[in-house]
Amino acid sequence: MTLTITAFDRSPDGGKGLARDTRVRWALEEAGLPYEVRLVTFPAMKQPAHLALHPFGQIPTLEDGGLALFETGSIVMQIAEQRPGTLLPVDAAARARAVTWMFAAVSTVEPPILEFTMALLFERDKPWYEARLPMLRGRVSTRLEQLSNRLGDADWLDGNFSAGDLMMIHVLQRLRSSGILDEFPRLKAYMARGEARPAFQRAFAAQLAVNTRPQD
Ligand code: GTB
Repeated sequence: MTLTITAFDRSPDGGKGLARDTRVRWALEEAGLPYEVRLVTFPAMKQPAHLALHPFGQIPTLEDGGLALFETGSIVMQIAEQRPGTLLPVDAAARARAVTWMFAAVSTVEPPILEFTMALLFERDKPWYEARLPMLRGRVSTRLEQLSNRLGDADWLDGNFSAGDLMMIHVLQRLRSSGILDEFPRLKAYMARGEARPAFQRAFAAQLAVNTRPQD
């Protein structure tokens, strides 16, 4: 059965890999599953055909036969389940801990990062920007410190590399241009380990090719 994902026809980041199809591509590469990509424009994402796949008019989605999924956490789980032992451990307790890290990535670490990076991008001209930024930066810093403390000198968050690390590393990548990661060398090294994985390299190259292709 062909797996098909959706991605931006052209990501606003020009191929930095920050759009969330990159984490899905990475999971597919880790699992060794071939996939196809349907590129969608911003207007097309808001049309009924795409809204039937994604109620919020976003990317990415995953179609697998009759199954259509949105939300990267759920999509990465679905991919992981097709190749037990690659992205999620076979041992039930270890699997549950890896899934916990997936949830931690999207529900505890990603929200303050989004608030902070969105302010950096879109609120610089607002009257509240100067007053609000230290608070947003502080919330991110708190999470990064906690994450760094838990990681310690380990390579990955819980034993072997898992979907929890994949989700966490992709969430952290959004902070790269802010400079805040310089204060957390263990997290920078953790990200570098993830990014050195051949599966990440293939996923990154695939999204880069889409986002740097000549204009039609
Ligand atoms: N919780 C959902 C998930 O994890 O799947 C969030 C999905 C989501 O936010 N999708 C974004 C989207 O479709 C793309 S990834 N946005 C269009 C819209 O809402 O109209 C977010 C993103 C977009 C662009 C950059 N960038 O250019 O740097 C980075 C991240």
